[in-house]
Amino acid sequence: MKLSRRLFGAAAIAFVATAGASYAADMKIAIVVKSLGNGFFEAANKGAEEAAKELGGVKIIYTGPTTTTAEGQIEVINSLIAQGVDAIAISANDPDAVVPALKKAAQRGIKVISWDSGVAPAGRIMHLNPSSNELIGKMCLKLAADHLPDGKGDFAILSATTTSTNQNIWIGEMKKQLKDFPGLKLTTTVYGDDLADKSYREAQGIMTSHPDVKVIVAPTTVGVLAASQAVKDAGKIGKVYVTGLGLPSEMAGAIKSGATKEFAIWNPIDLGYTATEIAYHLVKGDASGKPGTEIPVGRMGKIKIDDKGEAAMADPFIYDAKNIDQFSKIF
Ligand code: RAM
Repeated sequence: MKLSRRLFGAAAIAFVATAGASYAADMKIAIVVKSLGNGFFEAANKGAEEAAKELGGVKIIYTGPTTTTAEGQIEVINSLIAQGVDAIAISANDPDAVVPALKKAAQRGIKVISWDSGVAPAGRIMHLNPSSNELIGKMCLKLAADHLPDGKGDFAILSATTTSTNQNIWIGEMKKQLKDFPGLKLTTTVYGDDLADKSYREAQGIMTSHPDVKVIVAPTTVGVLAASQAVKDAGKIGKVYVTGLGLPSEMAGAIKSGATKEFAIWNPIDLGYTATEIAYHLVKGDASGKPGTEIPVGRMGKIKIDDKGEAAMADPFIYDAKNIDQFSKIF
């Protein structure tokens, strides 16, 4: 009796101590993604967890809606406000629609940043781009030209949602820089909403409605994978190519089947890692995130914020038959 009471007492003290420790010490950083179930964001979450472990006393709340909508993200943001998180790092489905909810978060003292797909300046302290947007647009055009004889022919764009900040900026860059690729003709732009089945159907639609299209450029990891599958299933390998931004782990089959010769991406693990480091320093208060300032970002060194309140990471990297096996093991 005595022993069991003593044991119970010890357990109760241990419980209080753990509960107290996690309440007092853990900084809660929410990583809000466009939607759950996207391998790109899962890789970014690996980086977020890595940063949290290195920093110590940080808990990552990886969350997002089940489909790629701003409404779904607003619900998620409201629930994070109710939970009292310390920071929100969001990849937005719409630059403007999430702003009122994020402003509410900021009023409650939550540090808000965007990464990958940006939020309008009124809704965030700063935005982290994976790379230079201009360079990403140029890279997509170069990849399209590389798949065409003499760089000449028709291509179509298969994007994510119509409101997706990052894809819309990259498509804008592609259109701006088309003059530097005189052999390329853009036939149509369609939207697969970063859903595998819709992207697949939109890729099929391009092949039936635009038989002259020789390359589908998808600046989305979901779209590029679905389109390469659609081309394969239609028996069009060698006639229609797919390229754009993809994950090596998801695109290895497309490289092997010949649906894709090459595609590009930056390191999503480093992106999630860096976003987490930024959020941490903003919460700690040893960085402001203001234009012109710098923020230390662990093993990635430091990043500098430009006059628009944005920072950019490294150049995208090209994957093909020579390096796909090596990288498909990483992300
Ligand atoms: C998808 C998402 C993400 C984008 C990548 C390239 O996973 O749309 O926002 O950065 O593709």
